[in-house]
Amino acid sequence: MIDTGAAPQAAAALPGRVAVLIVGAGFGGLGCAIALAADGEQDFLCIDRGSEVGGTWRDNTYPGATCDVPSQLYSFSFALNPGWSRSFSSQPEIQDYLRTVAASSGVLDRFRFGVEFLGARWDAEQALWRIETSAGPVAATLLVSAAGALSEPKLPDLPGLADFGGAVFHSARWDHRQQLAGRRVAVIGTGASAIQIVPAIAGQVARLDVYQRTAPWVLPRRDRRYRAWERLAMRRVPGLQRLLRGLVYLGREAMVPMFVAAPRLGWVASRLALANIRRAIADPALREKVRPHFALGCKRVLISSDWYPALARDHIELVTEPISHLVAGAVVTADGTARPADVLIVATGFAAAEQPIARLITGTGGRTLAQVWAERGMQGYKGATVPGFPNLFFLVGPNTTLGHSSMIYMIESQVAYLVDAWRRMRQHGLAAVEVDAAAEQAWDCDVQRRMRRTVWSTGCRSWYLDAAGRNVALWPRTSYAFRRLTARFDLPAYRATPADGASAGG
Ligand code: N01
Repeated sequence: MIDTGAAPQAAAALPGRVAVLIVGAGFGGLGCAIALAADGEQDFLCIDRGSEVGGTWRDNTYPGATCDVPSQLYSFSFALNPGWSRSFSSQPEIQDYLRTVAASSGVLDRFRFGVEFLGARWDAEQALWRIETSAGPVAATLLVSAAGALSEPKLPDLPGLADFGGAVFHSARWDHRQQLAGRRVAVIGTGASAIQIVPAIAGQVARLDVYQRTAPWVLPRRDRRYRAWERLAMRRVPGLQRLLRGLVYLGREAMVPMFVAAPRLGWVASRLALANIRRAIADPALREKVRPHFALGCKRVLISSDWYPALARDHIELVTEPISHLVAGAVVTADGTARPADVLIVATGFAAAEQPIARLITGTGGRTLAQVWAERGMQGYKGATVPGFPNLFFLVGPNTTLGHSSMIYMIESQVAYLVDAWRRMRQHGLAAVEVDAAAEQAWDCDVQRRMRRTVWSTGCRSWYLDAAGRNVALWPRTSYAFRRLTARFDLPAYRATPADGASAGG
């Protein structure tokens, strides 16, 4: 069976009651804890089922794991890192960065690791969330989901998987006990994870079959090592790194029209991507197999300079025939060919269009958030709040992911919004805030109206879309527009309940 790598649960003493409970200790949870503390709120707790901070950067330890957003943008704004060794940072370096930020933040004493979030139910009478965890119950006034959108591996439903017999694991739950040297390996998927894994393991394995369902667009990766003097300058010259970061940020924002307004602008990038293929692959049949057949940008644009060269190697085969089933020690495709494999690496992505934590949260009507979203689609006001779920805030909630820039910028916007909400609740003596259903609906209508013109709606299948074809993942404007819209908590869009219990309009 597939090893999903669930972390062992450890008993940890939890306080029975906190002001704010944060679920998840990745960039979101850590950033939220630090911002709350900076704002004077010390009564919070962050739980995580893993063993340390890091979230997706702790979990994705596959060979070759590297950020596809430039290093200069991939840090908290309050903790720039002049020490990045390359222009695109590797997973170990980002994980080290997060550990360092966490260690120096002074908030780690309120983190509990090895503690799984099992569920939360809104107690209207007491105006608090009653939360169940693997280490016991906690009550909290505010519940923050920082569980991330790309945290639950999505596993393919492959007939015969139980009969396969060899090692099987998901890219985000890499089984480091498995030796790949000299073995026959199969990789399913050709998304952002697979295109990093394949070149990284190509030199070790005896044979590698890569099962592709859809050929992705892949641009060259302009990565380089920073020279010692550059790192020194970033460390020593006041404002230099912030200036560089600003320039990289503006360059990324300039790409937004290509995604949201004029997909035809992707023509230039698609020429670059096709040249990337021609440079690395001589075989016309393989060139044809890797040629994408959808508008560039519709799925996430990938960057790699070693993906195509890897596919051109003799011991690697790109299989485009669909997988039919598995048998003991082999993957069988629809044409009846059985390709032997000792190890099966499943790089099939995440349940991003679902937010699995929604199944565990029960709101005012006694219904879970997953039930509510199953009817209306996954949506939330400013990607943060949902009617019927008072005092619940999402980080990386619906329609807050970016296709062009750094998620940390979006996370910091959402953190500022919820910290302001908490500040205003205390100032006004409010026990609860619940977003108005009409405000939330108007927000979602605007997001979905804008979505119609985007490249993401040009007909491809992607993890951005839910089963009904609605884009529930991406933000269809600039990240700066999102920052402006979330700069202040807008109490008039909420139904507020004063601490004395009487319900009041915002
Ligand atoms: O997952 P994906 P991922 N049978 O969903 C294929 C972030 N990320 O883990 O395209 C056969 O993109 C599927 O095929 P198709 C980043 O945001 C960031 O690679 O659906 N194949 C596809 O090829 C990224 O977008 C970094 O037809 C099946 C692949 O599996 C997101 O994570 C690095 C299948 C899944 O691709 C997800 O990336 C890595 C099936 N049943 C990831 N089901 C950075 O660098 C799926 N596929 C920061």
